[in-house]
Amino acid sequence: MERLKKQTIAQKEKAILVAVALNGRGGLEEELDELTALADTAGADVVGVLTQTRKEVDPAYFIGRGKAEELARMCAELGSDLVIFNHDLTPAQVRNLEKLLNIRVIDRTELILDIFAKRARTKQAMLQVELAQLQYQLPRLRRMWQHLSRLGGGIGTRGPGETQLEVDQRRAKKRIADLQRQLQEIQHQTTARVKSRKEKELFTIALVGYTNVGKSTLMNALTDAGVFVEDRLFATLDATTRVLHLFEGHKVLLTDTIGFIRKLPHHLISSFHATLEEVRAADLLLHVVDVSHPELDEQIKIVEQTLKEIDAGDKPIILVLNKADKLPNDWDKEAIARRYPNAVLVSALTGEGIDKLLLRIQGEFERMRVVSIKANLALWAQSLIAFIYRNGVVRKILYDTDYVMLEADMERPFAERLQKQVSEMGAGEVTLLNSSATKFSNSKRLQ
Ligand SMILES: Nc1nc2c(ncn2[C@@H]2O[C@H](COP(=O)(O)OP(=O)(O)OP(=O)(O)O)[C@@H](O)[C@H]2O)c(=O)[nH]1
Ligand SMILES: [Mg+2]
Repeated sequence: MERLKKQTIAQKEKAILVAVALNGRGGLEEELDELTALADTAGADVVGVLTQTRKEVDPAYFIGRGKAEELARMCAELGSDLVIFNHDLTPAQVRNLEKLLNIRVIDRTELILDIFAKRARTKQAMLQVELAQLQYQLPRLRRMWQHLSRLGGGIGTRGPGETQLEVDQRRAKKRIADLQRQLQEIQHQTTARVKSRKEKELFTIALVGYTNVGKSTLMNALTDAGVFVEDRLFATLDATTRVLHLFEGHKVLLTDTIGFIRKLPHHLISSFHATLEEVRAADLLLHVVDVSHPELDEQIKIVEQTLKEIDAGDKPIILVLNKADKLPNDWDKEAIARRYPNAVLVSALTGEGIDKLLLRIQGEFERMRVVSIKANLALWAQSLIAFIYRNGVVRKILYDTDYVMLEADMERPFAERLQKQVSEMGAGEVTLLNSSATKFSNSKRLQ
């Protein structure tokens, strides 16, 4: 056991992090904390950090030449195997740096892609990650071709006059097209699944938020989903959907999915199209945040921005302030409530505030979905009366000799179906007293 442990530690790559504050922009420390967490999630051991303040990026080395030489000395002294930049590098910058440092250099996007590759479990997630990685690598193949050529190729695979680079580019493009086709197939299935849910008229709620804020923990607290939870970034890469039971017998669907992060690589956003469809298709979003995080407001902004990028920016949202148990005891909860009015303070871990959250969800669900109906039905239309009892909450019932008058609350799709059937059967009339559409547009944003 001891030997095994030593081996894994020895195998861990020793990494040096590099971050640049461009134009004196602040927040470098927090960004470095996040990069350290990302490096740790990827399985690297951070042995050193190099920072620099610059007016603009150096085209050859990103950092200045002098700083790059300092980095080279640092790498040699610390015996590191890897340098991770907190920025996106051009292929030329990577080439120059690798030549100077003599070890591998990766940028932030590659690091995130690597974590995704490591964490992908389902076929869909694996295909999505592979696509994002290949699209990222295609313009950078020049640096990779020696490595790729070992995977096959060589004699017999080359066309006349083609260089190895062209062969690899062709191979990568073919694989990209292949992955895109497979993912499109999955996308069709997802769209069909989402559509069939809509046809079944199920109201859907998606958990969204920055990575590691506790979305999956909240999912588990609200349903018995048993989703994997870990104190590392990007524990969740797939979408899990479960039934959530509300009050008065109402059922909705709750979906947990991938978390966001600042500068989320756009290759990932486009590759994860099918997974993010679940967010786009939701009727209501629960935006989960870690209320104890020093960068709370910044993270809220990043999530809102990402939601806009994936075309889910104008959905109704409930802001859920999670990890309330981590707030210091003397923390003024009233002040938080004033600062984030309409948000719900919870702890997915201890269960604090979960009932309040359920009531809020119920409130929004009713406001957006439930309408009051008034029905005058012929007494012979027993099946329709039974339909109202089955799918709604009856508030009042009065019998006349031939007619029955009912007042009830129902989900709009059921009320509309009832209205249609009543008119087809000539069994009386149904009036929808308040429209969920008008209620909905009155206050679209619930935060
Ligand atoms: N103290 C405290 N920790 C929590 C709470 N909710 C979640 N956590 C912890 O936060 C870490 C991340 O939780 P997850 O549920 O995996 O977070 P996530 O938002 O799903 O993360 P990703 O899927 O990686 O984006 C885990 O270590 C949880 O135990 C909470 O209310 N209080
Ligand atoms: Mg998760």
